[in-house]
Amino acid sequence: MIRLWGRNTSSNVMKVLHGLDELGLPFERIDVGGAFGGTATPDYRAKQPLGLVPALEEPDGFTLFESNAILRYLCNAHAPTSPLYPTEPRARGVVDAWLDLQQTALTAPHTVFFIGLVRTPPEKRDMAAIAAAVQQAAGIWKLVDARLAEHPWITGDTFTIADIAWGIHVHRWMALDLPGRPDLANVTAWYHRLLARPAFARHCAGPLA
Ligand SMILES: N[C@@H](CCC(=O)N[C@@H](CS)C(=O)NCC(=O)O)C(=O)O
Repeated sequence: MIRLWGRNTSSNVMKVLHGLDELGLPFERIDVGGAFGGTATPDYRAKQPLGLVPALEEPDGFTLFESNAILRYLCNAHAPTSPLYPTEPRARGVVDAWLDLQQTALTAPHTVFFIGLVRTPPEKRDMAAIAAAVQQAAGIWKLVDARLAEHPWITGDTFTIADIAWGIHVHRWMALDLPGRPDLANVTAWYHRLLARPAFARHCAGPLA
């Protein structure tokens, strides 16, 4: 059975949980990372060289790290005809672009306000840095909002792994009390479409911790 290494409070682990569930793939998950530790051992570093979560392990010993690479791999290896990762080169290229944009543009500001508001005691919070991060993220969410004015999912009429990669982040964007967050009607409607998907609701929409 596929084995997923990583605590289920990690956004990058949640993405992979969402993907495994959407694809209907059986798996087991092992708690490592955060308070669970276990990521500094040579055995774990062989799976994830930076000691981060998640890491994926196949029954034959093949391992893979980087959450978005894992999402692509799961489709390629286990569901090659799934609409979650279209095979037509341009459609696939657009999905890849939005997967990369999530990692390169959204992760940094989201990490600042999530760690600041959820994992830092109030007296130690840097509210100026949090407000700046919200504004930086708002610029990215406005781009997403404009796309979602044209079609229901990030890359078009079909739900794909791009929606999975952005989905956990929209939950945090909507669920936290963020200073200066703009109201973005299309992003809000897309968030509600995600919430209607049982796999998203199961893995990505719980209390923030
Ligand atoms: N780009 C990596 C980032 C992985 C990452 O930063 N994971 C965080 C949790 S979201 C982590 O491992 N934090 C340390 C820990 O949990 O011990 C990916 O997408 O997999």
